[in-house]
Amino acid sequence: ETEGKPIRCKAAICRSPGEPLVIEEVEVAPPEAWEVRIKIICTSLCHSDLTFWKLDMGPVAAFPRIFGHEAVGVVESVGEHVEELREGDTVLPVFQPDCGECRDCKSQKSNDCSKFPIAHYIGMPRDGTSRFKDSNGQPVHHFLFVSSFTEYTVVDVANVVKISSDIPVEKACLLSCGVSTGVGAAWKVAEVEEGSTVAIFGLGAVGLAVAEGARLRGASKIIGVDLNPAKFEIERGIFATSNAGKKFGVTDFVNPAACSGISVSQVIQEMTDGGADYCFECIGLASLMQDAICSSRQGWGRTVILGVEMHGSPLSINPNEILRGKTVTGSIFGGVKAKSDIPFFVKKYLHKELNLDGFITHEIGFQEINKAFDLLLQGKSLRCIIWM
Ligand code: CXF
Ligand code: ZN
Repeated sequence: ETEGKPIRCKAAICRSPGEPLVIEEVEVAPPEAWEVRIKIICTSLCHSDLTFWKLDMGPVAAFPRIFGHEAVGVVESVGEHVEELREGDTVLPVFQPDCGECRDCKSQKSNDCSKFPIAHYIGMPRDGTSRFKDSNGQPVHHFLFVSSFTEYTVVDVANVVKISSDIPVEKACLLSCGVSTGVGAAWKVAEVEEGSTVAIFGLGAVGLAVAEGARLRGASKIIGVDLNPAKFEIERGIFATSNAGKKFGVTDFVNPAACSGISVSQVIQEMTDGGADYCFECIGLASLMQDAICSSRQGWGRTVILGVEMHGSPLSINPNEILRGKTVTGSIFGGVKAKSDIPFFVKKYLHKELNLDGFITHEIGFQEINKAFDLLLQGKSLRCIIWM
């Protein structure tokens, strides 16, 4: 019986930016009101972990820190007022809260919870404090309201979704961030229709998940754009990995490095008879967002921005293209409202409609967690499952 008591367990702590994680013993406090303590079963590395792991903010940096925000686990105990979950439930922690109470969460137009804004990303959403202490009794910061690189974590009830235990845990894990983001962007934000043309800039897990969402929605042409030819091999199912065997629905590839003397957008315009109906930017570069907008069809082309631009570069758009009907939109977490949409994606998987298997390119043990960083940094993996 651990309920109500602190738990001592192993966590992968990052002590300063860009440094390898170190497995240390931590103390995880019991959940407070509206909180849930979760035993992590497996977790995976999302590119946002890398982005914030590398980010050196000097003296204001949030280190030491426990990264990880894509995971699956089992509820160990719940705090006061938590009624929707109980011990033993299979759950996904999610960085984007779904509080169900604020104007955004109540509206079908938004998933950008205004009750728990991004400001408190280094602690718990309600009070900003930490539930982790290292072996010297010093607090360790959280990451994105989740912190999954630990055997136990504490998450707000707004950041956790109960799922069916029928789905294999490592498949469910993918739906905790990256794959839900991509599928959601195609399914919910763009609302891709049957027979439409799609261009995806960046074929990481998010980009390939956009392809999967577009395939599910019946798109007829799905063009993948990437500089790394190995990404095309993933799609062909011959990536040198465990089970990257299934296709995601990409029908055509464009490698910008191989487009001599002609721009990517010109190539896409030619391939789609005037521009793609839907374009998705999945990298986070303003210049690529512009390429995406240029590749979308005059009159109705819609561009969805998923990438997080970290350089603060402005976006320049020709107002006359907007005037003539092009639209540009964005979405955090693919517009996914966690509590309702994730169980829907789980059902799609269980009905054998949604392909999740191909995203898992590697599986390792918790002790080898730094290997997952190397693989993703080198562009060698999509998702590496880290078993606790
Ligand atoms: C990101 C999205 C924007 C803020 C930080 C986290 N998503 C997760 O991978
Ligand atoms: Zn993520």
